[in-house]
Amino acid sequence: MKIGIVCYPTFGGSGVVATELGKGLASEGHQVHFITYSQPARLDFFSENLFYHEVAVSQYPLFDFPPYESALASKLVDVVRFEQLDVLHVHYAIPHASAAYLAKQILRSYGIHIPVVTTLHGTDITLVGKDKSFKPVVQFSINESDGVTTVSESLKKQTLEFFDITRDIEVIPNFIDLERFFNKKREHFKKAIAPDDERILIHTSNFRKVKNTTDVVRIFHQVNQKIPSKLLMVGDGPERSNAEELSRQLGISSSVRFLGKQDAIEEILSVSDLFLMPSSSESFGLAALEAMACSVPVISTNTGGLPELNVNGVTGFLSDIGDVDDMAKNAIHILEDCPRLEEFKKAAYARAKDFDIKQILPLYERYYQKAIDSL
Ligand code: GMT
Repeated sequence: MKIGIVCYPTFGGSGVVATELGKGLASEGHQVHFITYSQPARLDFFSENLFYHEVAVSQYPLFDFPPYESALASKLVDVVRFEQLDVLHVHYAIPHASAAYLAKQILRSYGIHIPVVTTLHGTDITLVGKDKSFKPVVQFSINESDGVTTVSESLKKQTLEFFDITRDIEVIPNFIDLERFFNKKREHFKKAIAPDDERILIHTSNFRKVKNTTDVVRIFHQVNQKIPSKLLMVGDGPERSNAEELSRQLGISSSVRFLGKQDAIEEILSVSDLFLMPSSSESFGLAALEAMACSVPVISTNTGGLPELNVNGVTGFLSDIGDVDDMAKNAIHILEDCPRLEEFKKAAYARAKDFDIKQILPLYERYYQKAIDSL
Protein backbone atom coordinates (compact mmCIF):
# COMPACT_ATOMS: atom_id res chain seq x y z
CA MET A 1 0.00 0.00 0.00
CA LYS A 2 0.97 3.63 -0.38
CA ILE A 3 0.19 5.22 2.98
CA GLY A 4 0.23 8.90 3.96
CA ILE A 5 0.87 9.56 7.67
CA VAL A 6 0.07 12.91 9.30
CA CYS A 7 1.24 13.52 12.88
CA TYR A 8 2.88 15.96 15.27
CA PRO A 9 6.56 15.47 14.54
CA THR A 10 7.62 15.96 18.17
CA PHE A 11 8.73 13.59 20.96
CA GLY A 12 5.08 13.38 22.17
CA GLY A 13 3.47 9.94 22.34
CA SER A 14 1.22 10.38 19.29
CA GLY A 15 4.17 11.47 17.12
CA VAL A 16 6.28 8.58 18.38
CA VAL A 17 3.54 6.01 17.68
CA ALA A 18 2.89 7.46 14.19
CA THR A 19 6.59 7.50 13.30
CA GLU A 20 7.34 4.00 14.62
CA LEU A 21 4.25 2.71 12.81
CA GLY A 22 5.41 4.31 9.54
CA LYS A 23 8.91 2.85 9.94
CA GLY A 24 7.43 -0.59 10.67
CA LEU A 25 5.09 -0.43 7.66
CA ALA A 26 7.98 0.65 5.42
CA SER A 27 10.04 -2.33 6.55
CA GLU A 28 7.10 -4.57 5.62
CA GLY A 29 7.35 -3.22 2.05
CA HIS A 30 4.66 -0.51 2.12
CA GLN A 31 5.49 2.92 0.78
CA VAL A 32 5.08 5.45 3.60
CA HIS A 33 4.82 9.22 3.16
CA PHE A 34 5.07 11.42 6.27
CA ILE A 35 3.35 14.77 5.82
CA THR A 36 4.26 17.11 8.71
CA TYR A 37 5.63 20.60 9.43
CA SER A 38 9.08 19.26 10.31
CA GLN A 39 10.87 15.95 10.17
CA PRO A 40 9.48 13.60 12.85
CA ALA A 41 11.87 13.28 15.83
CA ARG A 42 11.98 9.48 15.62
CA LEU A 43 12.42 9.42 11.83
CA ASP A 44 16.10 8.76 12.34
CA PHE A 45 16.79 6.77 9.18
CA PHE A 46 15.55 6.65 5.63
CA SER A 47 14.86 3.71 3.39
CA GLU A 48 13.64 3.34 -0.15
CA ASN A 49 10.08 3.10 1.19
CA LEU A 50 10.12 6.20 3.44
CA PHE A 51 9.30 9.71 2.23
CA TYR A 52 8.94 13.01 4.02
CA HIS A 53 6.90 15.98 2.74
CA GLU A 54 7.18 19.24 4.63
CA VAL A 55 4.12 21.41 5.18
CA ALA A 56 5.28 25.02 4.89
CA VAL A 57 2.98 27.79 6.08
CA SER A 58 3.47 31.13 4.36
CA GLN A 59 3.82 34.14 6.63
CA TYR A 60 1.90 37.31 5.76
CA PRO A 61 1.56 40.42 7.93
CA LEU A 62 -2.21 39.85 7.87
CA PHE A 63 -1.86 36.43 9.54
CA ASP A 64 -1.86 36.81 13.30
CA PHE A 65 -2.54 33.06 13.27
CA PRO A 66 -0.86 31.35 10.27
CA PRO A 67 -3.46 28.97 8.75
CA TYR A 68 -1.68 25.64 9.25
CA GLU A 69 -4.81 23.57 8.68
CA SER A 70 -5.31 25.02 5.18
CA ALA A 71 -1.64 24.57 4.32
CA LEU A 72 -1.82 20.95 5.52
CA ALA A 73 -5.01 20.24 3.51
CA SER A 74 -3.38 21.69 0.37
CA LYS A 75 -0.25 19.62 0.92
CA LEU A 76 -2.36 16.48 1.41
CA VAL A 77 -4.13 17.12 -1.89
CA ASP A 78 -0.78 17.54 -3.60
CA VAL A 79 0.85 14.42 -2.12
CA VAL A 80 -2.19 12.16 -2.58
CA ARG A 81 -2.51 13.20 -6.24
CA PHE A 82 1.11 12.99 -7.26
CA GLU A 83 2.23 10.04 -5.12
CA GLN A 84 -1.07 8.19 -5.78
CA LEU A 85 -1.62 7.26 -2.14
CA ASP A 86 -4.12 4.54 -1.18
CA VAL A 87 -4.93 5.69 2.34
CA LEU A 88 -4.36 8.66 4.67
CA HIS A 89 -3.73 7.90 8.35
CA VAL A 90 -3.97 10.95 10.58
CA HIS A 91 -2.80 10.90 14.20
CA TYR A 92 -4.38 13.29 16.70
CA ALA A 93 -7.77 14.74 15.80
CA ILE A 94 -6.89 18.44 15.90
CA PRO A 95 -6.32 19.74 13.26
CA HIS A 96 -5.26 16.65 11.31
CA ALA A 97 -8.63 14.91 10.97
CA SER A 98 -10.42 18.05 9.78
CA ALA A 99 -7.58 18.92 7.35
CA ALA A 100 -7.81 15.38 5.95
CA TYR A 101 -11.59 15.74 5.57
CA LEU A 102 -11.11 18.95 3.59
CA ALA A 103 -8.42 17.35 1.41
CA LYS A 104 -10.68 14.38 0.75
CA GLN A 105 -13.46 16.65 -0.50
CA ILE A 106 -11.07 18.59 -2.75
CA LEU A 107 -9.64 15.36 -4.15
CA ARG A 108 -13.13 14.29 -5.22
CA SER A 109 -13.13 17.15 -7.71
CA TYR A 110 -10.14 15.42 -9.34
CA GLY A 111 -12.02 12.10 -9.35
CA ILE A 112 -9.83 10.71 -6.55
CA HIS A 113 -11.42 8.84 -3.64
CA ILE A 114 -9.13 8.18 -0.68
CA PRO A 115 -10.09 6.79 2.72
CA VAL A 116 -9.07 8.65 5.88
CA VAL A 117 -8.22 6.70 9.04
CA THR A 118 -8.08 8.79 12.22
CA THR A 119 -6.28 7.61 15.36
CA LEU A 120 -7.26 9.33 18.59
CA HIS A 121 -4.43 9.46 21.10
CA GLY A 122 -5.77 11.02 24.26
CA THR A 123 -5.49 14.70 24.91
CA ASP A 124 -7.13 15.36 21.51
CA ILE A 125 -10.24 13.96 23.22
CA THR A 126 -9.78 14.26 26.98
CA LEU A 127 -8.41 17.83 27.16
CA VAL A 128 -8.38 19.72 23.87
CA GLY A 129 -11.29 17.97 22.13
CA LYS A 130 -13.69 18.72 24.99
CA ASP A 131 -12.99 22.43 24.64
CA LYS A 132 -16.10 23.95 23.13
CA SER A 133 -14.06 25.97 20.65
CA PHE A 134 -13.03 22.68 18.99
CA LYS A 135 -15.78 20.20 19.86
CA PRO A 136 -18.04 20.49 16.76
CA VAL A 137 -15.07 20.15 14.41
CA VAL A 138 -13.61 17.17 16.32
CA GLN A 139 -16.97 15.38 16.44
CA PHE A 140 -17.66 16.02 12.76
CA SER A 141 -14.23 14.87 11.57
CA ILE A 142 -14.41 11.69 13.67
CA ASN A 143 -17.81 10.85 12.20
CA GLU A 144 -16.64 11.64 8.66
CA SER A 145 -13.49 9.48 8.87
CA ASP A 146 -13.57 6.17 7.02
CA GLY A 147 -11.98 4.46 10.02
CA VAL A 148 -11.37 5.56 13.61
CA THR A 149 -9.08 3.92 16.13
CA THR A 150 -8.31 4.68 19.76
CA VAL A 151 -5.25 3.51 21.67
CA SER A 152 -7.23 1.95 24.55
CA GLU A 153 -10.72 0.77 25.53
CA SER A 154 -10.78 3.60 28.04
CA LEU A 155 -10.20 6.25 25.36
CA LYS A 156 -12.89 4.67 23.19
CA LYS A 157 -15.32 4.89 26.13
CA GLN A 158 -14.41 8.52 26.82
CA THR A 159 -14.81 9.42 23.12
CA LEU A 160 -18.28 7.87 23.07
CA GLU A 161 -19.15 9.72 26.29
CA PHE A 162 -17.94 13.18 25.26
CA PHE A 163 -19.13 13.17 21.63
CA ASP A 164 -22.11 12.10 19.62
CA ILE A 165 -20.39 9.38 17.60
CA THR A 166 -22.23 7.67 14.78
CA ARG A 167 -19.56 5.27 13.58
CA ASP A 168 -17.60 2.27 14.92
CA ILE A 169 -14.36 2.77 16.77
CA GLU A 170 -11.63 0.11 16.73
CA VAL A 171 -9.17 -0.21 19.62
CA ILE A 172 -5.57 -0.71 18.48
CA PRO A 173 -3.19 -0.25 21.41
CA ASN A 174 0.24 1.38 21.47
CA PHE A 175 3.08 -0.98 20.63
CA ILE A 176 6.80 -1.39 21.20
CA ASP A 177 9.80 -2.40 19.13
CA LEU A 178 11.37 -5.09 21.33
CA GLU A 179 14.50 -5.13 19.19
CA ARG A 180 15.22 -1.58 20.33
CA PHE A 181 13.65 -1.60 23.81
CA PHE A 182 15.09 -4.37 25.98
CA ASN A 183 17.24 -4.46 29.08
CA LYS A 184 20.83 -3.78 28.04
CA LYS A 185 23.57 -4.38 30.57
CA ARG A 186 25.06 -0.93 31.18
CA GLU A 187 27.06 -1.45 34.39
CA HIS A 188 29.37 1.53 33.84
CA PHE A 189 26.47 3.88 33.35
CA LYS A 190 24.64 2.45 36.37
CA LYS A 191 27.74 2.89 38.53
CA ALA A 192 28.06 6.52 37.43
CA ILE A 193 24.51 7.29 38.53
CA ALA A 194 24.34 5.08 41.60
CA PRO A 195 27.94 4.58 42.84
CA ASP A 196 26.81 2.87 46.06
CA ASP A 197 24.37 0.57 44.30
CA GLU A 198 21.38 2.72 45.17
CA ARG A 199 18.03 1.87 43.57
CA ILE A 200 17.28 3.99 40.50
CA LEU A 201 13.78 5.41 39.99
CA ILE A 202 12.88 7.10 36.73
CA HIS A 203 10.23 9.34 35.22
CA THR A 204 10.06 10.35 31.56
CA SER A 205 7.52 12.79 30.14
CA ASN A 206 6.92 16.16 28.55
CA PHE A 207 6.47 17.67 32.04
CA ARG A 208 2.98 18.93 31.32
CA LYS A 209 0.60 19.56 34.21
CA VAL A 210 -1.26 16.30 33.44
CA LYS A 211 1.91 14.31 34.27
CA ASN A 212 1.94 15.45 37.94
CA THR A 213 5.73 15.68 37.99
CA THR A 214 5.71 17.22 41.46
CA ASP A 215 4.02 14.00 42.68
CA VAL A 216 6.99 12.12 41.21
CA VAL A 217 9.30 14.17 43.45
CA ARG A 218 7.02 13.68 46.49
CA ILE A 219 6.88 9.89 45.97
CA PHE A 220 10.65 9.77 45.62
CA HIS A 221 11.08 11.85 48.78
CA GLN A 222 9.26 9.16 50.80
CA VAL A 223 11.09 6.28 49.10
CA ASN A 224 14.45 7.98 49.63
CA GLN A 225 13.84 8.17 53.40
CA LYS A 226 13.59 4.35 53.55
CA ILE A 227 15.77 3.11 50.68
CA PRO A 228 19.08 4.47 49.34
CA SER A 229 17.99 5.69 45.93
CA LYS A 230 18.35 8.12 43.04
CA LEU A 231 15.73 9.67 40.79
CA LEU A 232 16.21 10.37 37.07
CA MET A 233 13.85 12.93 35.52
CA VAL A 234 13.97 12.69 31.73
CA GLY A 235 12.31 15.18 29.38
CA ASP A 236 11.43 18.81 29.50
CA GLY A 237 8.34 20.97 29.68
CA PRO A 238 6.38 23.59 31.61
CA GLU A 239 6.41 21.85 35.03
CA ARG A 240 10.12 21.06 35.13
CA SER A 241 11.10 24.13 37.15
CA ASN A 242 8.39 23.41 39.75
CA ALA A 243 9.67 19.85 40.12
CA GLU A 244 13.25 21.12 40.47
CA GLU A 245 12.20 23.71 43.03
CA LEU A 246 10.32 21.09 45.06
CA SER A 247 13.28 18.73 45.12
CA ARG A 248 15.36 21.58 46.57
CA GLN A 249 12.71 22.44 49.17
CA LEU A 250 12.50 18.79 50.25
CA GLY A 251 16.31 18.61 50.55
CA ILE A 252 16.70 15.77 48.02
CA SER A 253 18.12 17.67 45.04
CA SER A 254 21.49 15.89 45.31
CA SER A 255 19.68 12.59 44.65
CA VAL A 256 17.55 13.88 41.76
CA ARG A 257 18.97 14.42 38.28
CA PHE A 258 17.12 16.29 35.56
CA LEU A 259 18.51 14.99 32.27
CA GLY A 260 16.38 16.95 29.79
CA LYS A 261 15.29 15.42 26.47
CA GLN A 262 17.13 12.22 25.59
CA ASP A 263 17.14 10.23 22.36
CA ALA A 264 18.50 6.92 23.64
CA ILE A 265 15.86 6.53 26.33
CA GLU A 266 16.22 2.73 26.27
CA GLU A 267 19.79 3.07 27.58
CA ILE A 268 18.61 5.06 30.60
CA LEU A 269 15.64 2.78 31.24
CA SER A 270 18.03 -0.20 31.18
CA VAL A 271 19.78 0.96 34.36
CA SER A 272 16.52 1.80 36.16
CA ASP A 273 14.63 -0.24 38.78
CA LEU A 274 11.25 1.46 38.92
CA PHE A 275 9.20 3.78 36.66
CA LEU A 276 6.90 6.43 38.16
CA MET A 277 3.83 7.63 36.24
CA PRO A 278 1.44 9.52 38.57
CA SER A 279 -0.48 11.16 35.67
CA SER A 280 -3.98 12.51 36.15
CA SER A 281 -4.89 11.44 32.59
CA GLU A 282 -3.20 8.88 30.35
CA SER A 283 -4.98 7.27 27.43
CA PHE A 284 -2.43 4.45 27.20
CA GLY A 285 0.93 5.33 28.77
CA LEU A 286 3.50 4.64 26.05
CA ALA A 287 6.35 5.80 28.29
CA ALA A 288 5.37 3.10 30.82
CA LEU A 289 5.35 0.46 28.07
CA GLU A 290 8.86 1.54 27.01
CA ALA A 291 9.98 1.09 30.63
CA MET A 292 8.34 -2.34 30.93
CA ALA A 293 10.04 -3.51 27.73
CA CYS A 294 13.33 -2.68 29.47
CA SER A 295 12.20 -4.81 32.46
CA VAL A 296 11.26 -1.85 34.64
CA PRO A 297 8.10 -2.25 36.79
CA VAL A 298 5.66 0.66 36.99
CA ILE A 299 4.06 2.62 39.80
CA SER A 300 1.17 4.48 38.20
CA THR A 301 -2.24 5.92 38.75
CA ASN A 302 -5.31 3.90 37.79
CA THR A 303 -6.55 6.48 35.31
CA GLY A 304 -7.48 6.07 31.61
CA GLY A 305 -5.80 3.18 29.80
CA LEU A 306 -3.16 2.51 32.46
CA PRO A 307 -5.01 -0.47 34.00
CA GLU A 308 -5.07 -2.03 30.49
CA LEU A 309 -1.26 -2.01 30.54
CA ASN A 310 0.00 -2.11 34.13
CA VAL A 311 -1.25 -5.21 35.94
CA ASN A 312 -1.83 -4.33 39.59
CA GLY A 313 0.40 -6.37 41.91
CA VAL A 314 2.14 -8.10 38.99
CA THR A 315 3.93 -5.59 36.72
CA GLY A 316 3.70 -2.79 39.29
CA PHE A 317 0.88 -1.10 41.18
CA LEU A 318 -2.04 1.23 40.46
CA SER A 319 -3.18 3.98 42.85
CA ASP A 320 -5.73 6.78 42.84
CA ILE A 321 -4.66 10.08 41.27
CA GLY A 322 -2.79 12.17 43.84
CA ASP A 323 -2.41 9.35 46.39
CA VAL A 324 1.30 9.96 46.84
CA ASP A 325 1.43 7.96 50.11
CA ASP A 326 0.03 4.83 48.44
CA MET A 327 2.36 5.14 45.45
CA ALA A 328 5.36 5.59 47.78
CA LYS A 329 4.28 2.60 49.91
CA ASN A 330 3.98 0.43 46.79
CA ALA A 331 7.32 1.62 45.45
CA ILE A 332 9.03 0.73 48.73
CA HIS A 333 7.30 -2.69 48.75
CA ILE A 334 8.80 -3.50 45.32
CA LEU A 335 12.24 -2.02 45.96
CA GLU A 336 12.98 -3.26 49.48
CA ASP A 337 13.18 -6.95 48.60
CA CYS A 338 15.62 -8.13 45.90
CA PRO A 339 13.81 -11.35 44.84
CA ARG A 340 10.48 -9.46 44.75
CA LEU A 341 11.99 -6.72 42.59
CA GLU A 342 13.31 -9.38 40.19
CA GLU A 343 9.82 -10.96 39.96
CA PHE A 344 8.26 -7.60 39.11
CA LYS A 345 10.97 -6.90 36.53
CA LYS A 346 10.34 -10.23 34.79
CA ALA A 347 6.58 -9.72 34.83
CA ALA A 348 6.93 -6.20 33.40
CA TYR A 349 8.94 -7.52 30.47
CA ALA A 350 6.53 -10.42 29.90
CA ARG A 351 3.59 -7.99 29.77
CA ALA A 352 5.41 -5.67 27.34
CA LYS A 353 5.67 -8.61 24.92
CA ASP A 354 1.86 -8.50 24.53
CA PHE A 355 2.36 -5.14 22.76
CA ASP A 356 5.12 -6.24 20.39
CA ILE A 357 4.99 -4.14 17.18
CA LYS A 358 5.03 -7.41 15.22
CA GLN A 359 1.58 -8.23 16.60
CA ILE A 360 0.08 -4.74 16.32
CA LEU A 361 1.28 -3.80 12.82
CA PRO A 362 -0.96 -6.38 11.05
CA LEU A 363 -3.96 -4.89 12.91
CA TYR A 364 -3.31 -1.54 11.22
CA GLU A 365 -2.66 -3.18 7.84
CA ARG A 366 -6.00 -5.01 8.04
CA TYR A 367 -7.75 -1.86 9.18
CA TYR A 368 -6.38 0.15 6.22
CA GLN A 369 -7.55 -2.54 3.82
CA LYS A 370 -11.02 -2.45 5.38
CA ALA A 371 -11.16 1.34 4.96
CA ILE A 372 -10.04 1.06 1.32
CA ASP A 373 -12.63 -1.64 0.64
CA SER A 374 -15.37 0.45 2.26
CA LEU A 375 -15.18 3.17 -0.39
O1 GMT B 1 1.41 12.13 26.96
C1 GMT B 1 1.53 13.16 26.30
O2 GMT B 1 1.51 14.25 26.83
C2 GMT B 1 1.73 13.10 24.80
C3 GMT B 1 0.48 12.56 24.20
C4 GMT B 1 0.32 12.92 22.76
O3 GMT B 1 -0.78 13.27 22.45
O4 GMT B 1 1.25 12.84 21.95
O5 GMT B 1 0.44 11.14 24.41
C5 GMT B 1 -0.81 10.53 24.27
O6 GMT B 1 -0.68 9.56 23.24
C6 GMT B 1 0.20 8.47 23.54
C7 GMT B 1 0.32 7.60 22.31
O7 GMT B 1 -0.90 7.08 21.92
C8 GMT B 1 -0.32 7.72 24.76
O8 GMT B 1 0.52 6.63 25.07
C9 GMT B 1 -0.37 8.69 25.96
O9 GMT B 1 -0.93 8.02 27.08
C10 GMT B 1 -1.24 9.89 25.60
N1 GMT B 1 -1.15 10.89 26.67
C11 GMT B 1 -2.22 11.25 27.42
O10 GMT B 1 -3.32 10.74 27.30
C12 GMT B 1 -1.95 12.29 28.45
